[in-house]
Amino acid sequence: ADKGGNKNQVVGKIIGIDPGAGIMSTTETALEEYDLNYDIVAGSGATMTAALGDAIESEKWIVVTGWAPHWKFNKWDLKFLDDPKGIYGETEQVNTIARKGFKEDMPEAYAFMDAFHWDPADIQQVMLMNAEKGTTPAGNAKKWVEDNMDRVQEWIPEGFEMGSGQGTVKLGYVEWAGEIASTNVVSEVLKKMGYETDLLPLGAAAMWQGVAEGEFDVMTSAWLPTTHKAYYDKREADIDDLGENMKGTRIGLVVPKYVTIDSIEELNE
Ligand code: PBE
Repeated sequence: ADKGGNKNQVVGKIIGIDPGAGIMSTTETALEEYDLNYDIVAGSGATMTAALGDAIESEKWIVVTGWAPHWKFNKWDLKFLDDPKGIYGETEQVNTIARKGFKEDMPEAYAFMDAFHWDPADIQQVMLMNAEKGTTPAGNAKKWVEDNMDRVQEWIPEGFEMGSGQGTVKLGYVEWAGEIASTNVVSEVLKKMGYETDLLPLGAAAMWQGVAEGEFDVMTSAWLPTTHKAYYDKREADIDDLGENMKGTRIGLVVPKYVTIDSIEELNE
């Protein structure tokens, strides 16, 4: 049977990301709830933005699993499709989660991670730098940290002497644009504090498992209360939730503005 609607030209595909991402299971639910005859194509954050770029180059219709903040909204004219059933939830927040025992083992590093907090506008700056060819996330984070030392100083425990930190902080993350940005920024701050850092790129399930089982120290990538609800509920007893590091995130289905539908409900027309 033909997939997708006759009006649209997206040929029955929604371009997804890595299978463990919360937005992938939410999109499965959306297909059921809106009775959409679509396949979800798994990939990664990078394959999703590459497909989006290719489609836009030839003004083809495309539907992707998307979220904000993200540099794609600066690079292209995009819109979220309306979600009248509220499957993708309201705006969310991102929490910092540590392994149990990190607080006792590295109290100052923990205090910094607990204080770390920024805004969508900040992370957007770093993501935009990362979207520039020829730069590296670590180099961009270092630059952002050096340009924002007054902000950074607010996250450092009082009386802590910069450079005096000892030991290695292991940071788990998934290679989503915002998480690449936040993980590299906290890594650069930790280095300024004197620590070494180890960045572990993982799948979403392995990230939640890893922090719960103490395989790494801390992560900045918990999208709550909706996107990572299943992971959070499963691991809640075995983690240390340091609370929000950023407010105002959103997930959903995203299309270029020239796509002439506005709602998920119209995808089958
Ligand atoms: N995201 C970005 C993730 C959380 C951060 C929306 C792709 C997810 O869906 O799990």
